[in-house]
Parts: sequence; structure tokens; C-alpha cells
Amino acid sequence: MKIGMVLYPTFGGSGVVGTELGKALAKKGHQVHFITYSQPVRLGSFHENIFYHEVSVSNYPLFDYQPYETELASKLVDVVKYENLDLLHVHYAIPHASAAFMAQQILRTQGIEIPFITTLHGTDITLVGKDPSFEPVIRFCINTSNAVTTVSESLKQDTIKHFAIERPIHVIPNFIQIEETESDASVKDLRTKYARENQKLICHVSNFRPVKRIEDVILIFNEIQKTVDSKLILVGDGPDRHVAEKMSRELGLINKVIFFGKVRDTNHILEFSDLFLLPSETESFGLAALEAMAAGVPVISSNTGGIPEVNLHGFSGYLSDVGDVKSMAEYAIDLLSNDEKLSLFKQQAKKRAALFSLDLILPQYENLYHEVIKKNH
Ligand code: GMT
Repeated sequence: MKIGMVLYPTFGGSGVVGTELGKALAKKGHQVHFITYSQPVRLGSFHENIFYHEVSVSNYPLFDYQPYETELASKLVDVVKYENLDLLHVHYAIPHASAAFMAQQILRTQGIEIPFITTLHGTDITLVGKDPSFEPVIRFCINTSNAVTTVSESLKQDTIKHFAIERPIHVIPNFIQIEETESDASVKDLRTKYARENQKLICHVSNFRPVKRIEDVILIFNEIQKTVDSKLILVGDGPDRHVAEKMSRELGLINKVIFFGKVRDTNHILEFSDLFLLPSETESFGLAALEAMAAGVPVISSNTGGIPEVNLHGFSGYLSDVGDVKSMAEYAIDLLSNDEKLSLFKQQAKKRAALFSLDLILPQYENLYHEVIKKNH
């Protein structure tokens, strides 16, 4: 198949999922064309089946706001037509689904039928999408997509609740590529650079947006470090990073909190971490939690949105109500103070993550692609 993959090329979860999906499809022999405004961060090195088409964003002085959606739609028309694509798969509804719809309509006038699949990722529905300023367009795009998928059952239910949806929604969960981990020796070696022999390492990875509740991450760690000799590793960057920095200074934690900033491959850090914190306000899936679990790191999370579909309470970690810092800290201390239990949870986290292995999820997308293309002919 020849697939056009449209996504945000940044560190966000939807961009990561779209990029990894495209890479996996290319490995299986499909031709994948990434169409976005800059090279996706996870794209990596050259592959014979991968092509990248950059959408140029004009800076004509009349525009206070650049018409990205129009430029993307034009690029889609061009790529579909000249690369003979079979299908467009857009990740994150805004503005990718409406651009795909526009391209579809334009191509129809030229005798070309291109179906498009929209994958909803979370905030495109739960935060931004249901805002009245977007709602009519999002609803229209969901209803006119040739197929719609969500990354969790919870997001499917949110979509049905917030929009008048007239079509089936397929749940295809996010996935993880289970890789052979580095030798224990090199992980241990790296770990010694950040922690003493018996010190525990707690990790959080996010884009530091308010929805991630960074304050809670710091407050939970503050409680943990009173009982357990530990350090906090913060990976990523975003609008609330300064909140974390300020709180760490004010609470006297600055020597115990390490800010790594944006890291392309978080796996190396996760491999030497003992525990992962994800106290988000809302999370359609929680890819960061799945990545941690796959690296054998148990997760202390909130029980919101799709997280309970990923993190199993009492097995791969623990879940508490949003904002219940006390309970999250207690669960963390309980695990970190009992090496036998921690080691069991590390194994269980890996076991749970294996259920989301790429091998199991990729065929679900491929089947949907075939179905949609068949219907289009
Ligand atoms: O808000 C983010 O964390 C980024 C956002 C995105 O679209 O890039 O993440 C959403 O999609 C991820 C991939 O499907 C999910 O794992 C995240 O849970 C989801 N974020 C939220 O729902 C807040």
C-alpha cells in the first residue's frame, strides 16, 4: 500500500505514534509518505520505503496567522496525485482531518478518490476539540472520515459523549516496540552517574503542559524523598517547566531533581529508573506510561481517561484519584521500600506492556487500511 501519514512532527504522543506506525509499515514493505511541516523527531535514518514531504509555511506579511491548513491541504493534493497514494492516515483531528477532507474534495473534482482515516489521540477531543470554536468542524470531519480510530475505549466514549457521531469508531490502542534491552552492565554503569548504589530513581516524562499536573509530580516526590533515599528525573520541556524548577528550589529539592529537557530516545533513561510518575488531569491513553512499563518501570498514575486500560492497579503499578498526591506518594513509598515487591512489579510492568506489542497492534491498522481502500474502489 502507499500511505500518506499526516501528524505533528514534535515530541507529542500523537506524533510519536504516527511516526512509529509509519516506520513499522515501511519495514513491512508498504510505502509511507510523511507529510508535515518539519522532519518528525522519531523518524530516524534513511529507509527505502520512507519519504518525507515538507509543508512550507508561508510568511506573507498580510497573514497574522499562517494558513497552515490550506498549505497542508494543497500539499496533500499534490502528494496523493503524483505519488499515487492509496490512503491518507491523519493523526490528531485538528487541523489534519479538515485538511484531508479538503484535499479529498479537490481531488474528487479531478477524478481521484482518496480515502482518509482519522486517529483521535486525546486532547483533540477532550480539551481542544469540544471547545465551541472547533466543535462543528471536528464533528463534521469525524463524520466524513472514511474511518475513525481512537487510542482507547475511554477516548471512544468521550468522543461519542461530546460529539453527535453517526459512524462506528474503531479502538486501536497505542503500541510499543518491545526491544532487546542493553546489557545490565551498561545500564548499571549509566545509572551510577545519577544515583548512589542504594538510591532510587523516579522518573517523569512529558511535555510539561498543565494537563500533566507537574506540581503533583514535585509534591509526590517531596513526600517520597522524606522516607526513601531517592532522586527525581524530569524529561521533556514545556510551559510548566518553570513551575517545576521554582517548586524544586522552594522545597529545597534542587540537588535531588535532575532536569534533562527534551530527549529524543527516552528509553535509555527509563532503563535505569525505578518508578514512573504520571499524575495527569486527563490522558486518553498515556503512551509515556506504556513506554516506562515496557522498560520494566512500574507506574504510579492517576486513574483518569484511558490510563486504567494501560496501567493495572496492583500489578504494573498503582492508580489514585486525580490530585490525590498523598495516596500516590504512599503507593510509591510502599513499592520503593520493598525491593522484592519492586522487582516483582518491574517484571509485571513488562508483562503488561507486552500486551501492547507492535506485532499485535500493527495488523489491526493494516486490516482497517485494506477495508477502507476496498470500500473506496
Ligand atoms: O497532550 C499530550 O500528551 C500530547 C498528546 C498528543 O496528541 O500528542 O497526547 C495524546 O496522545 C497520546 C498518543 O495517543 C496519548 O498517549 C496521550 O494520552 C494523549 N494525551 C492526552 O490525552 C492528554
